[in-house]
Amino acid sequence: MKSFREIRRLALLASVALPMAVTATGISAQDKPKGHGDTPAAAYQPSMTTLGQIDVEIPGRKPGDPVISQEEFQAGTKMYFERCAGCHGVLRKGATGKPLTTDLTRENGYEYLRDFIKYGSPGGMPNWGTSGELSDDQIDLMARYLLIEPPAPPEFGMPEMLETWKVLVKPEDRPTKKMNDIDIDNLFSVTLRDSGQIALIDGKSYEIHAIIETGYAVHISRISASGRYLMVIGRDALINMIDLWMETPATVAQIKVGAEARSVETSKMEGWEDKYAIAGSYWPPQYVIMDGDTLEPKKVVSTRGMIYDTQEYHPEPRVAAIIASHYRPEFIVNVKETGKILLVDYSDIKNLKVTEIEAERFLHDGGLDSSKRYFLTAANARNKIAVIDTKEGSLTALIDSEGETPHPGRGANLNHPTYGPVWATSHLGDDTVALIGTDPEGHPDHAWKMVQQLYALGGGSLFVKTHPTSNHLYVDAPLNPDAEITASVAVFKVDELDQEEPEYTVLPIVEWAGIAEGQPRVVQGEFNKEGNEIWFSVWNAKDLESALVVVDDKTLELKHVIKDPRLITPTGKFNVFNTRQDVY
Ligand code: DHE
Repeated sequence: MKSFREIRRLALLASVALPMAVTATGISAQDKPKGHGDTPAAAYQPSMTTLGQIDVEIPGRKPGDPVISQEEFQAGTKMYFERCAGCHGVLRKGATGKPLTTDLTRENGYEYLRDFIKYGSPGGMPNWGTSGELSDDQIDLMARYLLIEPPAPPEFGMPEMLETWKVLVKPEDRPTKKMNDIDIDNLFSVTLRDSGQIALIDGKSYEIHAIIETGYAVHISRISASGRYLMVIGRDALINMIDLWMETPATVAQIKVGAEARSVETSKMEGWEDKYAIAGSYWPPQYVIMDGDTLEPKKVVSTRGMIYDTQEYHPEPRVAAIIASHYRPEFIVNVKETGKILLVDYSDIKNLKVTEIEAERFLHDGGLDSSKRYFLTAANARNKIAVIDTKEGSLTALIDSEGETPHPGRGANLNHPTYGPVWATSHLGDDTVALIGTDPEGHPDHAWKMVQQLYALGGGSLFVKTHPTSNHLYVDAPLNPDAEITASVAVFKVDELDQEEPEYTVLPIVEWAGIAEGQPRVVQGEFNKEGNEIWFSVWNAKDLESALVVVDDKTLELKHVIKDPRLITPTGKFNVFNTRQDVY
């Protein structure tokens, strides 16, 4: 095993230099100008794959429009939604990338667009051509496609939702008590990304209780406050509501809430447990509040509107993370492009009250602090963490994470030997981990400040994790360009964080999994209920072996490897107790 210093040196090299991989065009990736799509952050942009499958027609032609067949237009739309819409927007009005509306593209012209797509730009546009990602023919098509008006994908309002809504087992036909001997609180819902399924795995015996069909490129699971209903959302915006009380847990209700979605949550305020569910979509830009027993859609609310600072209209602000408040009957909704955090009061949805908080643009993911009062969330393309006081309903702070592209997942809450309760996030763009003080009463001088920066394996980190009973902070790096780094996890000792340069231990997770084929990535640690073991996904290609590796949190030794041919592309894991109680 390499020493941590050696790994860190490799990681630093990997996060500043590009791998020497020679692409299909024979051009070394090192020929790419800096910042051209090779960075983990550039690779981690939304891909509107479901939207790419819709049928579109060429909008009314204008004089001077390039020649394009219906077939080419369809292929261009698919390519645009999958590769470009994440940054430039579905309607091409711009997001983290520049607008590509026809007034601009026509002014620049075909050759300019073609060369821009081929060679990229120092501003962050990937060099799709010289990297070998797109052929000359595909680039020619995309340059012509951008000169034509974009198609508008269909809306998805109440009538469309109702058409897809199915109650497979009515509430009155469901069990009135738990009908199985599963320890539900210690169950893990594991995303099987590319098979569009989840696996329900026992936290003690590691036995797979059920494999359940879900949406396309299934994304996350959340659990109702009582722990009975598991909500799973696919990227195609299909939600499955699974009843864990049934003899064999199964889907009891289903609904599609849009064309592209990433988030689902349920009401957790005392007195409102299991009453409502909410889901947010990327397309159309909206959220929907649903009945907590049946998923019946009750209220659809658009997020289109003004950007918080410039007060310019944005036509497609996507809904990113949603979290349920424990202090008020409210859902906290991150609206990405307008930079607003909405507090959606579900106590009276006929007279819906929404508090709109100005935060920062490009809000993505986040989680609660250990008191569950404050929501800390990343405005990732702005390198900021916004803090919301869920009790008062206001913005508490906006903190520079001093790293590139913070990506906390839900973050990790530690008790720091010097600074008391802190919340941690790692970064996609570099090896730093930011620790932010979260205790305004006990440690007022350190609250809402970045109190310490740690250095982990390298850029490309997505998730950090700990548990209230653990003395460890785990940091993954699944999107790092170096295979050795993506195969490992860094672990810091919490009680040693007061040292000048805290060192970390490297756990060789892929080696422990005994998988030699492919280039599996180690992603997202998740603790069991007791907090004495942490599970990592070894996420390999769809047709290769993947695994879950269970680590003993006390000894940092391998405890168990879960392998099964049904475990295809495991990514996120959600322990029922920790997810419903927001323990992380
Ligand atoms: Fe995720 C959470 C969006 C790619 C695994 N991801 C989230 C959330 C959002 C989001 C908005 C927060 C949900 C919430 O809390 O309500 N994810 C996106 C994207 O837009 C992006 C970048 C690209 C895309 O087109 O989807 C993307 N995500 C990925 C992956 O490639 C990952 C690593 C593997 C996979 O399964 O697809 C991935 N995302 C996850 C996981 C969480 C998540 C495991 C939940 C973490 C948690 O601890 O709660």
